[in-house]
Order: sequence, then C-alpha cells, then structure tokens
Amino acid sequence: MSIEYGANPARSGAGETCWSLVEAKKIYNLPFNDLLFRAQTVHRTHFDPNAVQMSRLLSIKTGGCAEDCGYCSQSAHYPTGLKASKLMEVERVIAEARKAKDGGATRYCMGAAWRSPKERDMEAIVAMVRGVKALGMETCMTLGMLSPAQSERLAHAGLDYYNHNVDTSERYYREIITTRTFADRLETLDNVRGAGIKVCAGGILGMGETVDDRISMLVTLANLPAAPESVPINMLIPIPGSKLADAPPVDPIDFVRTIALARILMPQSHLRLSAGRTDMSDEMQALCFFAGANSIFVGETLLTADNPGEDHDAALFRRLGLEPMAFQPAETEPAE
Ligand code: SAM
Ligand code: DTB
Ligand code: SF4
Repeated sequence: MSIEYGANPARSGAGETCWSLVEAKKIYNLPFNDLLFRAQTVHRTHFDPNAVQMSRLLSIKTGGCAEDCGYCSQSAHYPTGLKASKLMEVERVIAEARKAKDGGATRYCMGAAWRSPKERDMEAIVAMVRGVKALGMETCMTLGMLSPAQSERLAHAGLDYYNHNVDTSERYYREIITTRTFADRLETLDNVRGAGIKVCAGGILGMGETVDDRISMLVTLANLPAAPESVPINMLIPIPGSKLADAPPVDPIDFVRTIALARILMPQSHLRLSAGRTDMSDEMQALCFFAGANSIFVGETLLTADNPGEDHDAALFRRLGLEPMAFQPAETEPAE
C-alpha cells in the first residue's frame, strides 16, 4: 500500500506543513502496522531511534492553585488532600538540580501551581533559571500564563523551554477547565515564542475526550506558527477527589496511535512520554518508543504524583537497548 507523505501545502511562506483534521484522521486510522512503520520512518529521518532524552521535574511551588483544572491534584477547587507549600528557596532548587544532573538528567523542569507568576516572585524565578543553567543543564519552567514582559525576562535569564499545555481539543477544553480559555493558552504560547524561548506544549489523554478531540489537539499543536520543540503527551493520573478521579482509562493501542500521529505531524519535535508511565507496561512503553516517543521524565516523583523509579527505567532501557540522549550545553552565557 502506498502512503502519501506530507500534507496540505496551504501554509504558505513558512515552508511548513499545514495539517487538516481530515488528513490527520486518515493517518490515525491507518492499519496499526502501516501507522507505526510510517511513524518510525519519520522518526529515523530526524532522530537516533535508540536515544531518549531524559528530563527531571521539580515542583517549586506546590498546591493551593486558583485554577480549576479537573485533572490536577494541586487545584484548590477539589478536596485532593494535597498540602500546599510556598515557593522553594533558590538554593534548594539548585541543589536538587545538581542531584538530577548526577543522576543523568540533561533537562531540569521546574513547575509551579500558579495561574500566572506574581511580579514579587520573578526575581527568585530568574535566579533559579540562572543557577540551574550554570550547572550545564537545559532549563524548563511551567508557571502558568505569562505576559510578554515576563516571557522576555525569562528569555533574558537564559530559560531554554517553557512548558504550557493546551491539554485537549478546543471543543473539550471548557469541560475540563473553566477558569481560563483555550485562547488564553495559545496567547501565552505566542508570548513565549515571541520572546525566543523554545516551546514545550502538549496535552493529556484519558480525560473522557474522544479520539477526534485527541487528533484535533495534535493538529492545533502542529499548525502553530512553529511546531513546539517539545511535545509532552501525558496519560491521566487519576487523582482521588479531583473532577476526573473516575475518568475511563485510555485504550493502550489508541494511546500508541496518538503518539505515532504526533510523530508524523511534528517530525522534528521531541515527543515526551510524560505522566502516567507507572500505569503503563514495559510493552506499551516500548510501542510508544517505536511510534516515535523520545523523551521521558526520570525520577520517582513528577510534580506530586509517582513516576517509575530510576532502577525500573534503567532496566527498561537495557531491555530495549535504549541510550540516554546526549546534550551539549550551549557555549553562550545568559545575558546579565
Ligand atoms: N500551573 C501550570 C500550568 O497548569 O500550566 C504548570 C503546572 S501543570 C501541573 C503542568 C501540566 O501537567 C498540566 O498542563 C497537565 O497537562 C499536566 N498534569 C497535571 N496533572 C496531571 C495528571 N493528574 N495527570 C496527567 N497530567 C497532568
Ligand atoms: C507535562 O506535560 N507533564 C508534567 C510537566 N508537563 C510539568 C507534569 C505532570 C504532572 C503529573 C501530575 C503530578 O505530578 O501532580
Ligand atoms: Fe493549577 Fe496548573 Fe494544576 Fe491547573 S494544572 S490547577 S494551573 S497547577
């Protein structure tokens, strides 16, 4: 069977592909073997198929969040039992990053349970970026909505990536979060991109959305003015007390299909098999890597939830012949 590569060339000027929903659905619904073969072929064109980038997460400000995201342990709107804490000391964050580096992580991602950062917190945030960068790691932050001025400030401090997920389709977004809109999310992504920070944007599967919602979310991400450099695909970790505590689990084959589609729509992006790996078998993760996933979070904790420990991941890497992806720190120093 012959499969057409590329897509609708309607995205003029940028030389990039503009994907239509119809075309994306056609790819998603290919026979599984054809879909995976195509995804793996695209993957090999742009990446070493056996290298997986390793990131480490730290919650620098936990819980008590004003937003009502239905999946989150940290929202103050739900009785999840999580204890809120204040912004962590800069020195402690840097010490944790050093440990992560010693453990093999090359990117350090710091997350805060905020709707958006307050001006009074920006100085500490900037110091964290500078301190972690000075260790020779890539830096990533996820702090909620950012204004253009805050984005510029973080860019100036040397922040490499900003994580801000669209989470689901535009249609389904309002079922999951009511305290902000899908358009708000896109605006922050635009501010971050405008400041020259690399974009990390993805979503969650398993929130009761349809397959079409998942495809639509990926089409939105792929059709941004520039595709995100990093695309985290999370599988919902059901949080007792949250609105989505009893959401139906995702079919693992559908999950793998979604990863394969993401790889085909965004050939050059790092595709992160993100939250939810503790509930995935080694076989499911292996299929995700074959479908084009090439980044994971390492360490026993994500922000508040469990992640497979280092021993488990080391054994998985050995079983699959995977290697950590090398990272060469940039030679340029962050501006003063
Ligand atoms: N407060 C910031 C924000 O929402 O943009 C940053 C932190 S937030 C926890 C980062 C992302 O984690 C969310 O956008 C969501 O995609 C993911 N996430 C949160 N809770 C999750 C859960 N229970 N299962 C899977 N992914 C989750
Ligand atoms: C992303 O997409 N997944 C990470 C990261 N970005 C910040 C967060 C996952 C959080 C999982 C739930 C928790 O640990 O509370
Ligand atoms: Fe707050 Fe982020 Fe959790 Fe939403 S996902 S409740 S914004 S910490």
